Amino acid sequence: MRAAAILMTAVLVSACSGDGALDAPAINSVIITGKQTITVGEAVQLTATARDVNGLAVPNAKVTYVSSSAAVVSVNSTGRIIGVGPGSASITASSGGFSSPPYPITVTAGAVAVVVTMQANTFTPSQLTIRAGQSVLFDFPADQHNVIFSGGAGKPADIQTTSNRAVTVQFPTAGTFPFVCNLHPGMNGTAIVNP
Ligand SMILES: [Cu+2]
Repeated sequence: MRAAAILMTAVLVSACSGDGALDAPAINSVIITGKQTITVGEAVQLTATARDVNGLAVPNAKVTYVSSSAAVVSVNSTGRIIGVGPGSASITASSGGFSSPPYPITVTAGAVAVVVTMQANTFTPSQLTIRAGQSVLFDFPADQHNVIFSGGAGKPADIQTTSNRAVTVQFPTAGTFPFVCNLHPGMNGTAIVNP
């Protein structure tokens, strides 16, 4: 009888511990800190801290991040944000079933004219219209991609296969410059650079 009770306790403890260690403390709150006003194309690392019921930080807590508007600010799996377009949005961090209060982010215009993301093997946006001299930021996710340009004289240097990086490309010359990721058939776009 006593052995059965001990066994039952062990089952309950392991059922509640999720993927952490058996003695992992329960998370009771999550807060975000970091820079809140950024420009389009600026990348900033936010930090989320998960605390237990005693207010102690829980080391190595698994945190997920969500942006309220991908058109304003993107966020990756580590909490690194990039300003995508002018406006206001918020980031929420969640861990152990708790979510942070929405963390407001304001994005203002900057040197980068357009930010291109690559979710689901698609350049977004795929049609860029900019002026000569402006820059485009390519935000590479955890999956690998590259950006290979065509269109002749004045095309920018290719971006070789990479991941988890933001790469800024300046377009010094007017023209039409198609680009592809040659790892993913159909993953393509066009930059129209006006004088
Ligand atoms: Cu690709």
